[in-house]
Amino acid sequence: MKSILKDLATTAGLLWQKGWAEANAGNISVNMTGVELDLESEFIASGHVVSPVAFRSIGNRWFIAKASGKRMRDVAHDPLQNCAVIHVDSKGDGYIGYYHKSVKEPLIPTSELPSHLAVHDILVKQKSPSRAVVHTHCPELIALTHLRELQSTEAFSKLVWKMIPECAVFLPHGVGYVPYLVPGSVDIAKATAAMVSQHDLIIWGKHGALAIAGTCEEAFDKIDLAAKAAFLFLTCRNAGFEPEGLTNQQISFLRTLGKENE
Ligand code: 2HA
Ligand code: ZN
Repeated sequence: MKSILKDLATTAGLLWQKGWAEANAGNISVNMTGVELDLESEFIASGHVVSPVAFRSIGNRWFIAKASGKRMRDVAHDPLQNCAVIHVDSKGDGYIGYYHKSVKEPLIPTSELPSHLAVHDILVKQKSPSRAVVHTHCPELIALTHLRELQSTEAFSKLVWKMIPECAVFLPHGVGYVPYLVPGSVDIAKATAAMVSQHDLIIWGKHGALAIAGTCEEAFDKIDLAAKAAFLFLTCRNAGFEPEGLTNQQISFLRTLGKENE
């Protein structure tokens, strides 16, 4: 539990420092099944919630997620005061939310919980070692989603691959593009879940980015890599020229290298 909280707090701090987490923006969740939790003495149940869609692969599992309305910068200082714990029902039809007993007002999980649970459901189903899901509002990445020609998985992936070699090596499966859908909705959860196993990173059009990894910091790294590519692209355009970019051949060599190192 301690190492999960430390990873969560460190990452929340990074998101804030980066300027990717205005007000209560963004959310983080971690599958902490198997981690010892002294629920009876440490946590209070906030109530049972029936989920709008069932999550069949995560029955009986435990998660921690940023609480709704809480700020990333506050999560960084005190994760237990700003996160909710979730125990999914045995069949995945709903969950019981918990919050730490030292918290004055009951906490409920993030508004993006449908997307987080939908992603965890796929990860568990596919026996993935990934346990952390990070969603944030990175301005450079969001800015690029307003450019019509980049509004596809193919175009967005190519954009990040061509700007720096690291993106092709560490994001060899590219960026899945989800067109704008209502934040927190079941629609965005379904569209995101449909893409997670094929791509390294998901972009939500006109909204933000979502990454999955073994730890929160590793998920942050994926977004940070794509953010660097977006920043470079915008810097070139701001300077009045079109970036030349790596060639298709250079990109495909680097992606192969990345896939071999997985
Ligand atoms: O938690 O980022 O997408 C606030 C959000 C919703
Ligand atoms: Zn968001």
